[in-house]
Amino acid sequence: MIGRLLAAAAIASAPLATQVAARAASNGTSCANIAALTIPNITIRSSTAVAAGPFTPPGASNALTLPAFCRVEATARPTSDSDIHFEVWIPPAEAWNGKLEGVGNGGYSGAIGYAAMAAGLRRGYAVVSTDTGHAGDDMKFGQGHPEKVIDWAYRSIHVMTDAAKLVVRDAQGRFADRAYFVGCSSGGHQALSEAQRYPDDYDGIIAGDPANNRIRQTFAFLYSWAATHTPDGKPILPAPKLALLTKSAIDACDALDGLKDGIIDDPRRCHFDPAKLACKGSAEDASCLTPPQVDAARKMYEGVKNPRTGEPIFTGWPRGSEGFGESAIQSWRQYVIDPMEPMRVGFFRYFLFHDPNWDYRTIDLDRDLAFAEQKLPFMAAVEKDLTPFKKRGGKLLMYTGWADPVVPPQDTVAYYDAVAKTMGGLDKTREFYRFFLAPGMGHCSGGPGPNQFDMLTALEQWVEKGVAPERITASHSTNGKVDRTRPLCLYPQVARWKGTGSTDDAVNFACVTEAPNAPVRRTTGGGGRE
Ligand SMILES: [Ca+2]
Repeated sequence: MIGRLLAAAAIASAPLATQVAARAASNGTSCANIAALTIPNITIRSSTAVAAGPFTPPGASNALTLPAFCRVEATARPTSDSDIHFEVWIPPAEAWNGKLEGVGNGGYSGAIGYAAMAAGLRRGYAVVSTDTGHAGDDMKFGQGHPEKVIDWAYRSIHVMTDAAKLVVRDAQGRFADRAYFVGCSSGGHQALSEAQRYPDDYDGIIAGDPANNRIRQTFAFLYSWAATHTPDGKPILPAPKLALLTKSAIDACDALDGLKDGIIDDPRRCHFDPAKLACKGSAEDASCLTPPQVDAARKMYEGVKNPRTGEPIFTGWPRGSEGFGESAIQSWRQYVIDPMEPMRVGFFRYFLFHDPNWDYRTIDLDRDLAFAEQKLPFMAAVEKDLTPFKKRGGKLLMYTGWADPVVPPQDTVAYYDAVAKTMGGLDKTREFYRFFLAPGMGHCSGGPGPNQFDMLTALEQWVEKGVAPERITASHSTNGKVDRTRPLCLYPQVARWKGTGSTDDAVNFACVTEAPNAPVRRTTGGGGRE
């Protein structure tokens, strides 16, 4: 308290910039001298002051426009086979918000997330990102390098976080007040892994569209590829048929949520059967599906089961995710249809069987899954007991798109439900872990539903002010112009139109509790939140 009073007095009596600069000069290390910092197993390769303006990251073709920062490039070697590159970007003391943000990766990407770092830096954060210990998206890096697989799976994020805290302390003369982690897709996986494995690393964590059930998801990619390709590897469902499926599913299920708005609010309510599109007679055209196409679509919706026990191995993909946009990532194309062989087949070849010639047609979904879960349990982040994270006061926000064609949202829902059961129910879980589903949103972004929102501000409010988010406003834009806003509701609540006002304005929606298969209840008049 005394410190705070003194600081207030000092700010009142001196211009802010002078005051902060004086503190920085007395306590922090100049950017160039940070390279002299010695941390076990860490090599600081360079520390360079970067002036405000355009900055082109390594490997990028376009420059980012950034405020001034100190760029620290470093390598971590927690094992003799490790080669984890990471960067810490630190704002000057007068621009620093006093916090550290770790940012996540995508796919198996061995690349530092410069764009995400830039976003954090612009908000005043010191930011850190890693290449996860290898370069490039190819999974060959794991062949003969089990420690590198561990670095990718969970270790690199922890190591970069530990080191970044010390680097920031050195630069600013004090530790960051808070540390947050923000990631989507693999970054969402990393986010949950941090909460599960290293609860002390972060005060607040955002997990978007988390690919945390990694082993089973990888088996599902393989199964789904086989289900959607002919024996000689040709795709059964071409892109126009994917778009046809989405359009037909929306036509069939849009109104089930009580509002015809082009969005399937909850695909679990939707039981659209692709057989409805079966071609009449033998002639195939753009408006119908052949019997193999019907069969392939059904298998995509149904998911993969253990052939011996019939137990589900992994959920299918939701209706509405088939092909809702022009790009491959806005459809089943990128991860299932377009690849020449099953996506992430390298998992089996290089991480699991150590056989680069392994033939995916020899998969045994029963025996091989058991083997994978025994050999590589660290590849997944599915621990349901988050007591250590809750106890240390951590806050976790999770979101996902109900039309995600990459990570099926049903699996994310199942994980949250399982955590809630383990942690003593929904109320006790919500004290530290809140989940928001975005109807009609694709993988981390895009889609017909509102898909842009500021989760980090919500997390800051929760961690720093104790204000837990109840609803988060999301927007949808066309050609850069917002044309719809909606609340994302605290799971398991859903957004329902109040009955008056524009259905494109979030204020006209209430978040209500509804069982997924119960009849839709429309709220009327004001309020109505439950
Ligand atoms: Ca609807």
